[in-house]
Amino acid sequence: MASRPRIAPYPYPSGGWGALKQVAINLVREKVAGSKYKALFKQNQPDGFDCPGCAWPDRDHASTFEFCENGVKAVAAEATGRRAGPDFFAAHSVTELMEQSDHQLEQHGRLTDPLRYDAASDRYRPVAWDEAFALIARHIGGLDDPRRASYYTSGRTSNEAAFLFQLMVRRLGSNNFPDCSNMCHEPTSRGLPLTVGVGKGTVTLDDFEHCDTLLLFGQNPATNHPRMVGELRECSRRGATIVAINPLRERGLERFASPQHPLEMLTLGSSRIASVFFRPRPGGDLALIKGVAKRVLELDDAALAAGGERVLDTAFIAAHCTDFDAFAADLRSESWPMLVEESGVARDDIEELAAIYARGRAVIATWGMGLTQHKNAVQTIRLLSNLMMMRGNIGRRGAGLCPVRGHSNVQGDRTVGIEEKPDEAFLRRLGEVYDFTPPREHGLDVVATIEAMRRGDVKVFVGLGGNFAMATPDTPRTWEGLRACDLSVHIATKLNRSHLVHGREALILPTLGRTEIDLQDGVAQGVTVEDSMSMVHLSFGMNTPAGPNLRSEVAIVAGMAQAMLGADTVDWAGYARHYARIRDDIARVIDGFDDYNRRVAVPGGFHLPVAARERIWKTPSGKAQFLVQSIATDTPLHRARAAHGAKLLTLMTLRSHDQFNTTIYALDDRYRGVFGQRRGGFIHRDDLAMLGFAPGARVDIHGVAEDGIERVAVGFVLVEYDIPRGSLGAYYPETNVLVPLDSVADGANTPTYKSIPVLLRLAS
Ligand SMILES: Nc1nc2c(c(=O)[nH]1)N[C@H]1C(S)=C(S)[C@@H](COP(=O)(O)OP(=O)(O)OC[C@H]3O[C@@H](n4cnc5c(=O)[nH]c(N)nc54)[C@H](O)[C@@H]3O)O[C@H]1N2
Ligand SMILES: Nc1nc2c(c(=O)[nH]1)N[C@H]1C(S)=C(S)[C@@H](COP(=O)(O)OP(=O)(O)OC[C@H]3O[C@@H](n4cnc5c(=O)[nH]c(N)nc54)[C@H](O)[C@@H]3O)O[C@H]1N2
Ligand SMILES: [Mo]
Repeated sequence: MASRPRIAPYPYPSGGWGALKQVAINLVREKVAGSKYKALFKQNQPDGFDCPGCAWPDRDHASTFEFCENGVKAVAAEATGRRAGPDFFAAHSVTELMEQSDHQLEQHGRLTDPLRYDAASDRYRPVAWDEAFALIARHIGGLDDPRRASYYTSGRTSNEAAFLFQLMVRRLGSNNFPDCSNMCHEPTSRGLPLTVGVGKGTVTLDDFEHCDTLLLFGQNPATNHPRMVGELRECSRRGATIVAINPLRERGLERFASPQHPLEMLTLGSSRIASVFFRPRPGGDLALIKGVAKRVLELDDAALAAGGERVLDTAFIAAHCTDFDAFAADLRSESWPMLVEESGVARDDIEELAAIYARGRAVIATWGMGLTQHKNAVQTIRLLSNLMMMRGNIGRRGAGLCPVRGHSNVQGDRTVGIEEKPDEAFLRRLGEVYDFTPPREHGLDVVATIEAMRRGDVKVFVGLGGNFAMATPDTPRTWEGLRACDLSVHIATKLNRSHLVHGREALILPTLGRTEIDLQDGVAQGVTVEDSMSMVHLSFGMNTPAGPNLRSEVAIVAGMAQAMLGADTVDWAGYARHYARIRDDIARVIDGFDDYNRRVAVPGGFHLPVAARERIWKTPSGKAQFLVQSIATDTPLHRARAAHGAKLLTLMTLRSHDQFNTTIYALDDRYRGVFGQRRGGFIHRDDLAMLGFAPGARVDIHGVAEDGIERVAVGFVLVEYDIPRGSLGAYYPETNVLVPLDSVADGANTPTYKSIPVLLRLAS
């Protein structure tokens, strides 16, 4: 039941009874069978499954059920009683289904049988698994160059399936591994290796118990990582200072009522989460962090002059870092007016943030998409790690870097080889263990894959999960690329748009979800995943599979590999029968997985070594590296502002509370007070007045790009909102049409989803 479109500020804390009510609503809406309820309580338990929701770690995997509304939604969506079987596809042509919204497509339920597109009837029709594999083998075998196929991975895929996937593709001769992280934390993975030597976070949950200051950059955890808010609650109650750096004053970060704490629920109490908000303009974090770093130097100068305690951790800098002098000289020469202008934060506020940072004895910096989806994202993340290095806040208890990953196994997939730019050491080991020569040439990421499809250089697309057609930028151009393919293959749990925007031939291969029992030869198999803090653990499904003809992702990848590689020396069938064998071989190829099967069987699993945490720096210099980051003031965004003045708005695309990426569960965004609609544009009251629009006006959003291509998202209702002037907030994926394919983060190729220059016009 959709609520009627309305705007009503949400007066309650996040979590709390509001969240419990939503759980009940979701279970009913999804028609989850009674027997499957129990699965919800096995989420993140020692003998249960890893929550398919997000990558936030769990306390010991052994605590009482960690309640999470959005985890429940993710599980309920998979445990749904609805089915999209062959009858459904016989009744609806692809053209008809294209008329439905993403929300409607999601509602049809779980896929049950392999399907092949039949052009004559414009319908998907059942196909036998072997025939499907043979079709893939024919297409890929017929390519004149193995690099003409591209293989996408979405981050729910287990380590085991991802490892087999990359092995199959490399044995075919390609490194074309676009994956969801290209659109997500790629700037983290590319940025950090040059400063701290590893592209991952350096903290564990234990550090949250010992920090006194938390800086949360560009994240909305009450919606996207609800279990993180429980952790923040504990920090706050201990007296830690929690600072949110976000253009929006996210309601869910202000107060939180913990469903884990009956007293708080019964007394309608709540805990304060963020103590202070700093609100840069979208993309302003680089300048803001630079201002903070500059101020830290000034504070240190003052302390030095007064003979007080130094603000810089000089011992750490001397022993562990290089190039501090050049870094400091650049900070000193930076102009305050420019930093204020570029960040959108007043100098007093920058100084206050610096003072909070400098007071902290153990500081954790966390970040999400608010930092990564900009042109300067790689620079911003490098600078943030340098700011932390200034006070030795890396590799010390209670302190460190905490990129908060999205998909529940996106970090693990990269660890086991889903990487279009693999390093030589990994390829050498893979080649030795499997006795072949893996291709050396770097492969295609997401944006490069789309460009290659458009040029006709990629003719086959294989998606291991995800919704490539909707998650990617520049929707019409991406669709042209997908439609120009000879074959598209999707391994999926549920119907989505990507299955409908297909190649000349197309397959949908239905797979088991992580919550489902995976029997191979009568033995239940577990899979492993790595969370955002590098803990690897085992996950066993609990629910009866959604249909008898589903296969596991591992079995599907192994089936494809066998069909394509024939009498290969790799025992694909053996791998698919015993996932423990895959883990044994992952351990032979990748460092840190020794004794994988035994160590992962322990409740809670094991921690993969992160060198920077031990203050071992795997950088080119062997030291933690300070780097000068200059602030560009002549980017396409700046030029658009110069051309259009105050009318130019910077669009940031957001997730609502009722969606998981491209999966739309319902139409509300409770904590932001938005109900029953998704085509809303959040805008400052003064911008409304300046542009001459009344709240509630219907507008079209026009992209302003230098390639001259007209990009329009039509029919958005303007919502007066507490958002910085000059900014516009609107939901993803409806706004992906506005993101030019070539508008990406320098050095990471991540689409600039959070800083798109746009203009508003009354709806046509
Ligand atoms: N329920 C639910 N959970 C999810 C997901 C989901 O869709 N639904 N998605 C999963 C995935 S894949 C990911 S990556 C994560 C995403 O989780 P988040 O990283 O929280 O992602 P977003 O919601 O896209 O945006 C985060 C915040 O960035 C702020 N922001 C925008 N621009 C800027 C900026 O320039 N600077 C700063 N400082 N802040 C900015 C926005 O106001 C917003 O609060 O969540 C994961 N978990
Ligand atoms: N404008 C804009 N665009 C964005 C973002 C943004 O903030 N703004 N965020 C970006 C980010 S951070 C990300 S991570 C990407 C997400 O991009 P994707 O990972 O490609 O998208 P999802 O919506 O998570 O994929 C959902 C689909 O995965 C399938 N699925 C679900 N569970 C399973 C499973 O267990 N196995 C398999 N095989 N399939 C399964 C289902 O069919 C479902 O429809 O989007 C990016 N796009
Ligand atoms: Mo993500």
